[in-house]
Amino acid sequence: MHGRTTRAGGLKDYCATGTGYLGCGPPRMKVFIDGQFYAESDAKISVFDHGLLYGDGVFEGIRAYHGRVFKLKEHLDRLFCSAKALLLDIPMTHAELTRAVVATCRENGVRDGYVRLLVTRGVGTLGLNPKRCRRPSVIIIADSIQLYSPELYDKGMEIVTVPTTRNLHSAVNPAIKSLNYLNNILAKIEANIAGVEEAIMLNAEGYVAECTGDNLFLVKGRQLLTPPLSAGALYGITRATVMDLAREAGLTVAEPNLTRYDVFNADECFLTGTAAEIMPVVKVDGRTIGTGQPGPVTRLLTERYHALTRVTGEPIV
Ligand code: PXG
Repeated sequence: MHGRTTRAGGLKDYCATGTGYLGCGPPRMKVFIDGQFYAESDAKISVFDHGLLYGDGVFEGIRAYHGRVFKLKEHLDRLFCSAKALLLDIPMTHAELTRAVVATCRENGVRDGYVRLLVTRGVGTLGLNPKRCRRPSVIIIADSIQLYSPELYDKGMEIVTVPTTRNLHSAVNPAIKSLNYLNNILAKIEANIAGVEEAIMLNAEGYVAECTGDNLFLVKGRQLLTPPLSAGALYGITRATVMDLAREAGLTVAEPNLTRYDVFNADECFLTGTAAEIMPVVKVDGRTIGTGQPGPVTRLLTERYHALTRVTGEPIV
């Protein structure tokens, strides 16, 4: 309930009390659920939805910049891939979802913001068998997000490696962006305990996979390195975008298996994610990376990334 300054009216009209909305008229946010918009206070799903009972469902986190939804096609493509892996039939087409995401931004006056799109398995019984679930539900929320302070982007972040390893491909495949984020949440809790905001997750073999909600990149000379998807990295949309931008900037891009040694000895390190965007990393497990300041390649790619957000995306009309 914080920081809702992007919608018309701002915080003063928006009296969240923690127990409901009192005295200030209806809340402004409208949430899309299965084809209809609901006021925030009425945007509810059943306690029998397997999305809640078992984390059975998929999601995407998408950003809008300058009145356009950035990389919407790519996010929807990944949503359908995640759903396919879970044998979850999304009850809307790609084109319908595109229209619904744009409409949700429009309804909420979001031009720069964050969209959370979820597809839950739907209402079922208390047994885990999804066969008993009637119909998946589609939920779209358009709001704002700020994961980290602007100072952190200027100074760079300190991170650590945590004990919780990334899920095995043979268990819950880390390529599936499912509603069950406990693997990542455990790692985030371990980061919190260590007093930092993000953490490197290794895979079961000890290679670097990614961070709790971001992909990891290293710069070594004119090379940009990032763990392969086979190491347990999510097929990050920002990851793919940054790799394209790096190639355009004349860097070599490679996806080798990486160890903590490679991270410690890189010239630069940064994280990528839709919500985090590009975050420089200056210290890992007590080792200073490069000069201990955000490096020139990180800065260049950040500039080019923000430039791209200004000229591409699905218009919010
Ligand atoms: N890895 C993981 C495990 C993620 O969840 C990314 C990489 C980056 O992917 P994109 O496509 O966004 O470049 C993600 C996505 C959060 C939060 O609160 C972060 C994500 C998703 C939901 C919440 O930090 N990151």
